[in-house]
Amino acid sequence: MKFIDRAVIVMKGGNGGSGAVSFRREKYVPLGGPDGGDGGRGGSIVLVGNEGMNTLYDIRYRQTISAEKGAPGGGQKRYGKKGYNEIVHIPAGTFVYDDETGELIADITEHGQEIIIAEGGIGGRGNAKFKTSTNKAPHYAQDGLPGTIRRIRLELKLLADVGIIGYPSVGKSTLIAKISNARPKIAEYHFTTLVPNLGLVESHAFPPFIVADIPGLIEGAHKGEGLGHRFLRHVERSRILIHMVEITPKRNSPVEDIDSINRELDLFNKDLSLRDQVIVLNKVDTLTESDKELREELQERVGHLPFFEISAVTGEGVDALIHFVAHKVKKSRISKEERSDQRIIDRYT
Ligand SMILES: Nc1nc2c(ncn2[C@@H]2O[C@H](COP(=O)(O)OP(=O)(O)OP(=O)(O)O)[C@@H](O)[C@H]2O)c(=O)[nH]1
Ligand SMILES: [Mg+2]
Repeated sequence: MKFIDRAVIVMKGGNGGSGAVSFRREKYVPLGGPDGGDGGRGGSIVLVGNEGMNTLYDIRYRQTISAEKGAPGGGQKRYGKKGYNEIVHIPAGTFVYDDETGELIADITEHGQEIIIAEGGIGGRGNAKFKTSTNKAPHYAQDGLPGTIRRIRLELKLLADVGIIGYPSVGKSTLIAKISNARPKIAEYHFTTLVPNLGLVESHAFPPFIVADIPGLIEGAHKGEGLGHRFLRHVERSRILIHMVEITPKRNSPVEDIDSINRELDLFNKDLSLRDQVIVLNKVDTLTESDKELREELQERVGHLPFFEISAVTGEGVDALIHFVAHKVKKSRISKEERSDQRIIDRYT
């Protein structure tokens, strides 16, 4: 299934039913009084968080979602039936914005969390309600009020524990394919990954965790260069970043690469640049004598940061990396405040 992370949809609450104009008609009663009932209220649209969903794919193609309108009132003071509420399930972890003002309406993080996004209109009053001492036979009733119409934007933030970031083609997708159930496209050319891939890493040795492979970042990403910028927000909730580099003639050095990606993170969101990083040098299977200098420079630069050398293709060093990351994830989950996040992780286990 394709991963969809954003959807714009028009939400229409149901219109209220109109009130009725009606008069009592009984045999031998020549002038019955007004007995038009009120219209029913229109249904509302309710968004509900669902932990079982992890894409906006299903909703994406529904451009407009409308709730049922209220039924008109009837004679003999009969009320119109209320319109049904429309319940729309969205993945836990979805932000709901007003697309016109950009205002954040809600952050749906919990399973079952509800929000009324577009209210139904109230029903019009029937003519029975307009009877007064001076007008005993009103010939008018109210129309129902229209339901609220709102264009909203849904944005799903992946709730990944670990994000893999780095320049294009460093091997991010190759690693996620090696360690998780995700099967992303892998290719030599840049920007193979167009949308983030989510994978579940499982082992008997540690609790499962979710890893996200983010499209390659390049300089200027925070200003929208390349693709990564759009997806950086997906790692805003990741506790740990695997920062992957390679030694390649395409760029000067992995040290420069690390610094420039970190600059991008910092410009995008200061918080993100302070996140725990694990530096990973990938493609060690291809390294030769001539790469020695850059490799040593990198080892020196990372200093106290956790550092691993791996080959995502041959698997060399991958186990040690994953065990280290799993341990860090476990530690970061322990704090009480994060229990609600834990429930989201639990849905994958
Ligand atoms: N020799 C070798 N090649 C690798 C290794 N890891 C990845 N590659 C190759 O590097 C190329 C890019 O790999 P991807 O996994 O698609 O890279 P990516 O970082 O996901 O790239 P984007 O999605 O474009 O950002 C592919 O041709 C891979 O086969 C490795 O450890 N050793
Ligand atoms: Mg990729």
